[in-house]
Amino acid sequence: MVAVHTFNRLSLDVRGSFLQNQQTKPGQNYNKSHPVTIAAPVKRENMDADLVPVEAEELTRCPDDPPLLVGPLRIEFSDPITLDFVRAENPKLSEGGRYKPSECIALQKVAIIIPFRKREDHLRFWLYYLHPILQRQQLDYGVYIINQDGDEVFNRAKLLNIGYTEALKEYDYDCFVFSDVDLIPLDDRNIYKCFSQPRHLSVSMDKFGFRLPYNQYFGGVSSMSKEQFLKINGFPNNYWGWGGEDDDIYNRLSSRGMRISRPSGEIGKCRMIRHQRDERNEPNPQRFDRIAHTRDTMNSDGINSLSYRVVRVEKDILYTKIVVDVGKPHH
Ligand code: UDH
Ligand code: NGS
Repeated sequence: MVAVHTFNRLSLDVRGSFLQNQQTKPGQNYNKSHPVTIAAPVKRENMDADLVPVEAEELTRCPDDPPLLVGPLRIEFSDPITLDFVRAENPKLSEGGRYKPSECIALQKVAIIIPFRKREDHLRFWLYYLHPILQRQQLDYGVYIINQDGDEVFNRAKLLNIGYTEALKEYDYDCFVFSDVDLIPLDDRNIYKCFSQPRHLSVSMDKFGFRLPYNQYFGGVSSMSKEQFLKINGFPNNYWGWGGEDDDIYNRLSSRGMRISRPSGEIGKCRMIRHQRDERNEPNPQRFDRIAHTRDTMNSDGINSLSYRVVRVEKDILYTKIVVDVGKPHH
């Protein structure tokens, strides 16, 4: 069915810019059973510019199984790549590492959050491999690199909380994927989106012999809807240094009655870029004590107690980098 709407000039402008990335290509109506009708402005000759009737164009929701996926991927880290090369390979991105499919309406609006400091070489590989995958997955997505400023002890989970907060200031994201910068999926059917339960995506890592190191493991790459994230008060802010923060997140989820959703071991295969331990990210001696008390601390330590300072925001076509002062541990 074709609906006809009339817009005045102002709403036409707004509508026109919204539609820029959403034109359906002829013959690409993926989901006939749930069509979403969007009015597309069509300028007619001899029309009063203030009152332009427009006709609707049908744009349908993207399918649950994106048709462009290829399955297993070849992933290598031997040849270095440049950011300019990655930029040239991804002409459909817009400022800030944003993309949405033009052929259908994405099922989810996904913010990809990457905790980061001094891993430029890993980031280049991540951007090179992930952008094409995320586009084939037909996601409406944005890439946020949350870069801890200075040389204090690293705080991965706090950076993830900051990423959640900052991404939501930009766009009405409904799903958050939290990914280490050194993990690349080996199969594009591992969709970087949210599910009815919190999702663990990096279930089959090469460094663990393509299996889980333990059943409750929730590190590497995970996804959560806004509702799931808020139900656990986000992530802990006080795990300084390496280890335990992912176990704390697991404890939060299970204490709120949620279960972990996972892809199969085959589809969940991924490769980690080998590296040495970073400076200022030594194992945190307090981690065992902290994960023993998640239930006591999670209501007061989380997204409701987050404080930080944005130092600088860098917009690249490949990503939004937010440099943040996360403070330092209280002794
Ligand atoms: N990260 C940084 N910079 C840092 C520390 C961590 O960007 O200085 C980020 C990055 O996204 C990384 C994630 O935090 O992927 C997790 O940190 P990690 O890679 O250090 O953790 P992982 O468990 O490695 O992967 C721990 C050190 C292993 C040393 C092995 C020596 N053979
Ligand atoms: C556990 C850590 C997790 C970590 C996992 C895998 O022991 O934070 O190992 O680490 N938990 C604690 O230390 C309490 S890895 O092999 O990737 O370095 O994610």
